[in-house]
Amino acid sequence: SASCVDGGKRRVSYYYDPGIANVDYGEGHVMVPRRVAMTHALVSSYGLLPDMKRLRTRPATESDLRAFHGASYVELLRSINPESYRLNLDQAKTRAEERGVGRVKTKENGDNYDNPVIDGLWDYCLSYAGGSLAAARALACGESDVAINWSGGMHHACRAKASGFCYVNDIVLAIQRLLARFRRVLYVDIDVHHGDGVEHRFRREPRVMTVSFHRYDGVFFPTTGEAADVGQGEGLYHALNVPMKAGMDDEGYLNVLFRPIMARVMEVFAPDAVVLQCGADSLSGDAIGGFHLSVKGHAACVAFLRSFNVPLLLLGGGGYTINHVASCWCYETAVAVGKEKEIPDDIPYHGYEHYYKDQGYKLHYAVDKKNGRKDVSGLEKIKQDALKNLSMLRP
Ligand code: TV7
Ligand code: CA
Ligand code: ZN
Repeated sequence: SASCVDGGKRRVSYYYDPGIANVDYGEGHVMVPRRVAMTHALVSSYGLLPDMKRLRTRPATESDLRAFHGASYVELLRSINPESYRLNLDQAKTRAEERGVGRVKTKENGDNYDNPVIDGLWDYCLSYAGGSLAAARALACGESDVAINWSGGMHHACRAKASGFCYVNDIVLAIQRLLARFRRVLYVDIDVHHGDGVEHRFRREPRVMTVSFHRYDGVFFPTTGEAADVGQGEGLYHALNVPMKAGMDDEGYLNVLFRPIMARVMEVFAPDAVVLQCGADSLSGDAIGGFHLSVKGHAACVAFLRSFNVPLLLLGGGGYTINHVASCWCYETAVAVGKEKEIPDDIPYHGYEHYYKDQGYKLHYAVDKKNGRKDVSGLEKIKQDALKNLSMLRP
């Protein structure tokens, strides 16, 4: 629109629950919720907190979760703990494992420990879902232009099943809340994994468009999200998937795919609100992602969507090299408030500075250039597929 002013100020709300620092998926697990506490410490010592409104919020309630999740699944999450699971009280083991929680046996892969029964599981779920709901509320009532919850973004959780480290789907809950106020909601997912849980929930819903950029090669989790997956029924062509091979770098991701595709999406779908899942596992050097985006490249996605001046909800997601994650989400917080040019590259003292030794105590670390993708022609085909699917949506 004519009113888009990149450098302009926005009213930003920021949600943070310090309880996240004590959530532990277990020794050796790749998901480390403490990365959100590291992000917060960095945001705070860079002096960004006074530029935002801190959301005081209550945890989600059981009935909030029931707006998407099944009653017996919610009951399972509420009642299970490591002790009842271990002792198999009330067949706790079977009830949990049927719903993806605990040690789950898989045909092909042996045991899967992705979604362990952890201490404080219920409080953790209520906390991150409560954050995303509060953030959605701040946008819906017009109090904020941008709202942030780095603890949210758990895009794989299903109605009655945990998946991919996600127990409750805070994104679905937040979008449902936004739909009460806004006619059309756009969901964009830059986590390296396919945003399957969100896409599935809204696959028949024309008021929600879901767009996921992800690694896709037939085996990479969750193995869905091919270009031909476009939504169903009334929601046909309201799901858009941009599948890529490992090795994507800033140039290919941003200039060939993200910006041209999202410019067209904004034009043809014309959303009234945007939800951006900012999974940081698409960054270079991530422990499981295999992409090569820089922090500035990743944040350029945030800046691009912010420039359209539509209410914007920023959520976390994946991210498994935790110093990189904290750098990224801190820098994106600066982008949200319009101060990314002002924050120095030297990491301030904030209690976690020792994590940044290998990157010379700098916010922006060097990306792994030699493993970057070379064949831009392959990307042109991916872009053409996406634009063709978009051409089926009438503006
Ligand atoms: C949003 N990849 C979530 C991404 C979820 C990815 C997976 C792991 C993993 C889990 C561990 C662990 C790991 C080094 C990595 C199908 C299997 C294949 C095991 C033999 N280390 C998000 C989920 C994905 C758990 N899961 O999008 C405990 O990696 O690929 C799978 C599942 C079955 C089980 N087998 C692997 O980023 C937040 N898990 C170490 C300890
Ligand atoms: Ca994605
Ligand atoms: Zn991911």
